[in-house]
Amino acid sequence: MARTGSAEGEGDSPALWAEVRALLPRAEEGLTLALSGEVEDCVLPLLRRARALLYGAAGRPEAAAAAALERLSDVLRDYSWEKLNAGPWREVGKGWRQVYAYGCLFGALAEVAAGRPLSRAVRLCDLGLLMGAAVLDNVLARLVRALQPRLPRAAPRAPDGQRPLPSGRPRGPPPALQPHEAIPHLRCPSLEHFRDNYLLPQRPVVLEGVMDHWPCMKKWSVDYFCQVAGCRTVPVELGARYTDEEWSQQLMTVSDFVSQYIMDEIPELKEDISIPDYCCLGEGEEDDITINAWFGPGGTISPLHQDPQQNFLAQVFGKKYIRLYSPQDSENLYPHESQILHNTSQVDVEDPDLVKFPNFTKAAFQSCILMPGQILFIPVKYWHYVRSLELSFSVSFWWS
Ligand SMILES: O=C(O)CCC(=O)C(=O)O
Repeated sequence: MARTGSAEGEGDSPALWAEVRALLPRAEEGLTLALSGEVEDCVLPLLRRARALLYGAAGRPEAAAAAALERLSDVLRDYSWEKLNAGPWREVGKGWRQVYAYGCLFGALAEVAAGRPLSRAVRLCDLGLLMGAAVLDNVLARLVRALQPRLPRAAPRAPDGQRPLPSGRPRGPPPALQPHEAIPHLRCPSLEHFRDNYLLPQRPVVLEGVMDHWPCMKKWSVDYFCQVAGCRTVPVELGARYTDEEWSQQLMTVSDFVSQYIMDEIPELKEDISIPDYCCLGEGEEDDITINAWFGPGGTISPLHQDPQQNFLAQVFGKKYIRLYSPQDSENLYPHESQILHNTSQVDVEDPDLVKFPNFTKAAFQSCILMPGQILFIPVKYWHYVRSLELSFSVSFWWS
């Protein structure tokens, strides 16, 4: 009897198991379970048992072995999850993050071995990628790449009770741009011109024509994200700005985010962008460049803050109002006192409380409306405030 495809993706195929199994080392000893940090002694026997279940059968594990693997995955994930959430993130040991990644890997493999629909296996891979640390040459990224094409290309679900858009005081059109405050625009400058006039003196500039050939300029839209990545789990920031008390983060699928809030690990999208050539003027390797995606509805605000690297902020669709302040003005910008928010100003740039922050008026700024196809160069530690004027997608490249 022919099987019909499931709405959550077809997982019940020997060919799929063979493909997935080929991502793992051939022999059991090859899967060393080496961890880069201390974990409690009770963990290693659990990891070894899970490995033995995987390698116990010549082909796909039988139902009983798949069920046992699933139970071990649950235990490994639950136990390491406690450790991941026991204190500040920077103090979480890499070993525990790797245990979590193994738990997700074994769980995803158990799903495939059991022939279940693949959406849960993909979710487990995404959780491992987001919260775990890479194991086995980043096997979770390779596994999700193998599973994802077998999932149906989802359209955004009809919104079932739309969530409110970013809260906070509704803001109208952006302030009029005064010529003396405008960030200069330049069309495809040569590397030397960019280096001598903007990078070395650390002056912001909007670059035009540099990203016209990137495939994302033609391809990307909300529908496209739902098609290629609708089932992928991503961290979503909820709230108008991260300094608000009601701000929070939640993990959800791209489709749910789009259907609930609109109406940032996904390699298909990375293929549609290019690292700007100007990054070669830096001292770091290309692999050290951090690429972040910023996708959100109109009204989303990134409060005035600074980052420790050079930044190219490339606008793919939608418009953003952006204001920049020089690091020399830091004192007039009233950074938060807490260590964690020390890179963020306390001032609401478009509605400053001048009684509390009187020196804010002394800080000179430059601004622009960043349009699709434009790239803004934000020098190291330059303070930047960003407000999306409409549904918007940008990609930033942090480089040194
Ligand atoms: O586009 C945004 O909302 C924020 C961008 C940003 O802060 C950055 O690229 O560092």
